[in-house]
Parts: sequence; structure tokens; C-alpha cells
Amino acid sequence: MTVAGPTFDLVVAANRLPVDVVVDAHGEGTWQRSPGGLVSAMEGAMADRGAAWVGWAGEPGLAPAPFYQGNLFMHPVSLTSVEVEEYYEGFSNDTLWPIYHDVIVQATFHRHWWNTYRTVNHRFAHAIAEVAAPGATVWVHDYQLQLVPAMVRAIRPDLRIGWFNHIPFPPVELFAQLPWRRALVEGLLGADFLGFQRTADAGNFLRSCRRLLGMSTRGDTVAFTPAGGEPASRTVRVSAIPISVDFRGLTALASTSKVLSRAADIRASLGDPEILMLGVDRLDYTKGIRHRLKAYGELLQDKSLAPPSVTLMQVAMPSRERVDAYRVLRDEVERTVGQINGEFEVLGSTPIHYLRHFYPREEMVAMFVAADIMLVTPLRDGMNLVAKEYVSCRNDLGGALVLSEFTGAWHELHQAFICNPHDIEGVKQTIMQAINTPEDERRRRMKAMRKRVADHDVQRWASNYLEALASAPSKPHRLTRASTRELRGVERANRANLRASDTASERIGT
Ligand code: GDG
Repeated sequence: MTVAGPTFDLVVAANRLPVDVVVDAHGEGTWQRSPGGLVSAMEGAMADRGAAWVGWAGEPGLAPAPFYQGNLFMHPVSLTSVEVEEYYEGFSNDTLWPIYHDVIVQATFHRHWWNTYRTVNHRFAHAIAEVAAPGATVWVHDYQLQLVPAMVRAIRPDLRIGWFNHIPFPPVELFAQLPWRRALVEGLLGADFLGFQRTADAGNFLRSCRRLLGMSTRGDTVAFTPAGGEPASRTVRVSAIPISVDFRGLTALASTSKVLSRAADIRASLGDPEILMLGVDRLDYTKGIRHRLKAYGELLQDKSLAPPSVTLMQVAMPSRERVDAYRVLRDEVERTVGQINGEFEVLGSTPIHYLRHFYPREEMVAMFVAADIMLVTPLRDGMNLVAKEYVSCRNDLGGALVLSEFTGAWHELHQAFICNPHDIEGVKQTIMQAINTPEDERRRRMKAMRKRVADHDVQRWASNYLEALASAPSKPHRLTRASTRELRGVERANRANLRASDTASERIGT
């Protein structure tokens, strides 16, 4: 017999719970809230009503019993080590991640990974259904849980369901490669509202609905007729709600005397260079770390820059080290750092300080305050919070941001020094432009970017999202007779195409 537990009006679901186990000197483990934008973003919304968070606690095996962390109810979902391998490292990070990031590296397709992805999504859906109060709001996060909206709706049609994608949504030509594209789209369309980082991502999703599944879209809505359903269908709203950072929290932290003096210490410990450049990334091939290092190496080679007057501090937080592409990247980055340091080091000054660690938040903020030039050069990035964090920490209006045009942040931070990371010559010129631009102009740019982030901070993002979800159309979307006929025709043609492509993918042994 199952004993009913507490239920909540707001349920957040994400791959990970926002807590980590911290083990003290006596070997005792306690839960500590992990630093991260998402929890602080949700705090306002969660304070008003009871809220639960459904997610994996981070260790394979049996899930810990549900518990409260402050006023937030944590509902852990279990994952076996095989599921971690197949659902998380495999399907999420080695199939979806590359497809959703322009196939910078080749995606791997395995049918058993897909089966495990489905099983785990199912488990999440059941966990959500268990803790959601009647008529509750459910907010599902990210690409690991794309089947969850429809699975939750099947169990609990009374719930209002939203999903937000933290990463890009790919153009239809890339998305079409996925043998499971129909199931993914249908899984998402179980939601009332789908939020994306950029308008282009929302557009890509709508195009996939039309071109691959023959659905009818109107403006930012898609009419969805579940298989075997009536011509009258549900309407799902699809639009861009770009994520942000805790501007006020970061600004306040950046002006504390502790952080200011730590920033000065960092500069001093690097030999007080004239120009301190900084990169902060998860060690991921999407972040353009190799391209950045190549551009920097060439600037040293052609003597545009020379230590000791310049140094680059590169924080590379270890990430997904069990996925092959990440191990290859790490080796390449470390080799390049070694080569550049070997070639250009002068006594007392290292060209690149490569820091493969995770630092406390305060230390990160001190690094942002210390850096003259912030290098954000991803080849593709949903948003890139680092760019917005840097801007939030520069209360002094100092510093300059070099920003790739392939980040979501580029759509908002127009006053950054913009580059195309594939164009190494262009990256070099942009870095030099950022260095040589007069201080007045740099301050003007920083001020404008700060205003943008202050006006669109993470708290506003969360409340906008929840408002959009609450007001998403819930009435059935009625189709005219003519559009129904047209739709049915397109659906038939698409089904035939899909059958053909499914057979083809079976043949190539995915
Ligand atoms: C995904 C999307 C989207 C890094 N090193 C340390 C540290 N960090 C923090 C940064 C920043 C976060 O990690 C990284 O966020 P990003 O946005 O740069 O990238 P992803 O991890 O790829 O996140 C991305 C994001 O979701 C949100 O929607 O922007 O596009 O890919 O906050 O500061 N933090 C600390 N120590 C470190 O050493 N404390």
C-alpha cells in the first residue's frame, strides 16, 4: 500500500535536485543547496506557495527519502548506474546535446539509450504526478526531460504544464536526423507552454512541428491533434523567454570589501599584468575554448600581445568526463595550453593560468571584478550566463566583454565586442579592439549592458515564465474544415516519409 505524501501547487522538475551532499570532518553527510541561478530564480515564486522539486540526487542507486530543504520539498528520483550511462551520459549528452548544438561533434545514436531515456522520463512523470496538488503548475526543465510533459498529461490531465529549454533548439534539418524526432515533439506538446532562449529556437521548434509532423501553426501557437484524436486539438504556445542572472545579488557581492580586496590579490598574484583576460567555462566543446586559445596564441606569436604585460586566466570546470568527446577536448585544451606556455613564458609570467577546478561563488565574482577582458567565445550556446554574470559584477563600469554571436546572450548584449569564433583573425581583431577602445567608450558600453541585465534579471525571467504558462491558451484550438483536410493530407504524406526514414535508420543500425 502506498501512503500519500504531501502535495504542492508548484512542482519544478529538472534532471538534478538543487542540492549536493556535503560531508563534514566526522564523515557525516548533509544536504546543501547547490549554488545555481535556477534556485534563486525560483525563490520568489516558491515563497508564495508550497513548492516541490523533482530530480536526481546525483548518486546512482536507491533514491534518498523525500525531505525538506528550507521550505522547498525535495523529491528525489532514483537512477541506476546503467541509467546514468544510457539516459544521462548517452542519450542526453551524446545524442541530443550534439544535435542541439549544430553537430559540432558527431552525435551517437543507440536504440537502447533511447529506451532508457523513455523509461527515466516515465519515472520523472510519475514522481511529478505524485507530488502535484489538484490543478497544480508543473515546470519541467531542459532537454533531458522532453517526454515528460505528455507523460504527465496522460496521468494528470488536470495539471498546467510548462517546459523550458536551456539549450538551443536545432534547425529542422539537424533535428530531422533523430530517429525519435516525432516522439520528442509529441512529448513536448503535452505542455501548455514551451519556453526557449531565443526567438530563433522557438521558430526552429515550430518549423519541426510543421515540416516533420505536418502540424498547423499560427503565430506562436501550434495546434496539436494527438494520434487518433478529434480534428479539434489542443493549442500549445511556443515562445522565447531568455534566462538571466541574479543581477542585484551579484552587484551587491561584487561591491563587498572582501571581494574587492580578493580581486586586487588575484591581480597581484599574477604579477599585476596590464591586461588580465579571463575565460570561465564548463569544459565543453560548445564553448569555443580551443578557438579562443588559438587566437590568443597567435596574438602572442605575432607580438600584438606579450607577457608579462598580458596574462589569460582560464577557468575550465570539469564536465561529463565519461563522454569520449569531452575527454578528447580536455586533452587537446591541455596540450595547447602547455604549448603556448612553453613557447611564450617569460621569467615570472605565465601566458595562461589554466585552472581546472570548481571555485566558490565569491571567488568567481572576485575573478570577474579583477578581469579587464572577459572572453566568451562559444560556437553555440543557449544563453551563456557567464557573460551576464560578468556584466552584473562590473559596478565600477570597468572591463570589456568579448562575446560570440552564437550565444543567446548576443541577442541582448549588443554593446559587447562581438566576434565570430570560427574566424580566428576576427577574434584576434576583436580582442585587440576591446583592449584599445578608449575607456569612456568601454564604460558607456558596460553601462548599457548593465541596464539591460538589471531590467531583465532572473527573478523577472521566472515570473514572466510562470505568467506566460498561467495565461497559455487552454481551450481547444478549432480547425476549419479546409485546414483539417489540408492537415490530414500533410500528415499522411509525413507519416509515409517518416516510415521510410525509420526503415532507413533501422537499416544503418542506430
Ligand atoms: C546551460 C546552457 C545556459 C563555471 N565555473 C564555475 C562556476 N561556473 C558557473 C558560471 C555559470 C555556470 O556555471 C555556467 O553557465 P553557462 O550559461 O555558461 O553554461 P551551461 O552550464 O552550459 O548551461 C547555457 C544555461 O544552461 C542556463 O540556461 O545559459 O547556454 O548550456 O553560472 O558562473 N561557478 C562557480 N565556480 C566555478 O568554478 N561557483
